[in-house]
Amino acid sequence: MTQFLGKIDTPAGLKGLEIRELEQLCREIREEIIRVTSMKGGHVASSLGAVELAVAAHYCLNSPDDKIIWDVGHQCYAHKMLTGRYDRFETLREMGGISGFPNSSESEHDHFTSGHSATSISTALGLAEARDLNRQDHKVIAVIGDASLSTGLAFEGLNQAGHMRTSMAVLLNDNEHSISKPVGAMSRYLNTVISNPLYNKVREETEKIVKGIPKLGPQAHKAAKKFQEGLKNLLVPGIIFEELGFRYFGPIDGHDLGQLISIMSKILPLQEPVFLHTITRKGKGYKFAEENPVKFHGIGGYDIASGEANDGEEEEKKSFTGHFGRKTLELGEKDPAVTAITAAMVDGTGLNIFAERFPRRFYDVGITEPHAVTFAAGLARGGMRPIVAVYSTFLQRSYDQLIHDIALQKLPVIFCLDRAGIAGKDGPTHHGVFDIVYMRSLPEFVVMAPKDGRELEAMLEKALEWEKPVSIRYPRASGESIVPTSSCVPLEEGVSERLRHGKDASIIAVGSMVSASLIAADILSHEGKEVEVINARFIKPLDKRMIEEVTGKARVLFTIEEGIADGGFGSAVLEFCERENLASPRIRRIGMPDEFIEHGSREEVLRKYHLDPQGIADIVRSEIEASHG
Ligand SMILES: Cc1ncc(C[n+]2csc(CCOP(=O)(O)OP(=O)(O)O)c2C)c(N)n1
Repeated sequence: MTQFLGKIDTPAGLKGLEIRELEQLCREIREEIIRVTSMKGGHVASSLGAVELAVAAHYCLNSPDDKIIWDVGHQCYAHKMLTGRYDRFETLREMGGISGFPNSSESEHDHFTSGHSATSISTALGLAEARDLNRQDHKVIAVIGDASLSTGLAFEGLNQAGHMRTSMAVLLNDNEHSISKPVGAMSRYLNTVISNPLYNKVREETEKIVKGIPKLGPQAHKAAKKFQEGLKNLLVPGIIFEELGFRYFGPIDGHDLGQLISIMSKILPLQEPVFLHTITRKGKGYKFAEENPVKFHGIGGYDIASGEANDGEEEEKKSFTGHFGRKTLELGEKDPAVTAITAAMVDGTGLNIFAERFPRRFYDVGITEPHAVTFAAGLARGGMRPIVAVYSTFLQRSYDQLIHDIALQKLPVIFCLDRAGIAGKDGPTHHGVFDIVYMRSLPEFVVMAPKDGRELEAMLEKALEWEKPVSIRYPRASGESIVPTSSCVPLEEGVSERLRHGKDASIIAVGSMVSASLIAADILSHEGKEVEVINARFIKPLDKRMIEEVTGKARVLFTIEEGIADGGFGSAVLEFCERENLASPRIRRIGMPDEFIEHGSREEVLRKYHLDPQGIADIVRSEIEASHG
């Protein structure tokens, strides 16, 4: 039974509460986060760490008039509960339920739909500028984590905000963690700020100076100046932010509600960019998450009492990711030129074992996907063989780098796109449904998709033999095979693989859709319909001979891919038929529609879009029947 949580429908409900009541509210929010995420999974550690920040921000501001922009958005569970979604919080990340990230279509308090890192400062600045141009009067605040602050995009936002001196606030939620260990010079810098022996003195001084800031009015500027001078005298922590044009405050304890509220209520009204540095603990309030914030960063359900995750290690080993990690390690053993790069996803990509074995040839470059690509370009030009492991959705950021720094230079960099296809409960910001479209537009690239973990390993091995840019996409799924090794043919560039013969229709399936198509063909076979199934293997170059052969049979041809259909593999087949003047049969492209795909488990979403075996069988059956009719 909650004392406060159930009674707060809007942030206005916080205003009358005293500090100790707000502290009780924080405890209730934490309990609810733990209760619901233990069933539904989610971003536990980050959200637990940001509870007081959310309560203090909503206490000091008037949302939705004032705008809080949550960076990445994975820490926003408390915000959701405080903005009218407590009663639906149990549906977190369920298909049809509330999203695990801020979502503008879900609430007027979510001013920006997010999921990718480091968009908050630029967005907040844009909102603040729009406010000023429209002569409005409200506050805008970006809440950003220490790892996200290290990205180029965040720097670019700071750079412009400090230059324009627009009134806005950046609230740094410094928990000294990315998903794994934070990396980079910015992280080291923040660390020195916190560990500076003057920290306590500075904290006291901060409070003293902030107390001197009147609520609003002309005095504010003078007080802030005094503050700046005061701090400078103390070997200013956060001098970097001061030099960029922000008023830096802190570091302060991000779990001390009284202090947070006292400082925020004073500095948020300042008519210039302010930067409040708070120190928080990732996983705060749940022992297992505090002890192991990496595991509890994103977790798919767990036992509250023991902290045991529901997803077993065994499943991880069988996954495409597991195959990738082991094979990359093996390639690293054989070839000292092999280097591996990740942008802050050491465990998620399976590169942790490579990192342990070859620390000197492993690079976690932080949340810097565009940099990761160009850094790999440099390594490749210097004679190394970089393998860049990245989630499909995050590589979207690097399109120009792929064109200009890899393809144009013809550099032999291997891109391994994990989470390609439906990423599941994280939803539209995380589904990897665009990569077939954007990768196949790149000259010089070989673009592949394996049907299972074994084929992924073969593709990696071949990619290292070819001296050219390569990309390989695979889903967040089991890499177990339903095809016996004896029925597979060795991998050859630009050549597909026929896995099943059939006279009634043909399917050319891409990667993850091969198994589903084979099962669909089984279903149809029981109904007396025989369907040919071809594993495309290559999205680029296309297996032209195979397409000519299949289209020559003049029957229904299906292309099936786990990605946006328009502009994808099926489009490539159509374009080929048009270019070669092939008398094309009925070609049906099966894939995702031209819209953003909501959250839900991968299985549910695939079923919804007819990309599961039954759905494929249904489409193929009705086309075969129509073609006979
Ligand atoms: C562009 C991009 N790359 C990678 C990720 C995956 N990711 C989600 S949260 C996170 C770490 C964020 O760390 P920080 O900003 O410090 O927040 P914390 O989780 O520590 O609260 C990463 C790498 C992402 N969301 N966006």
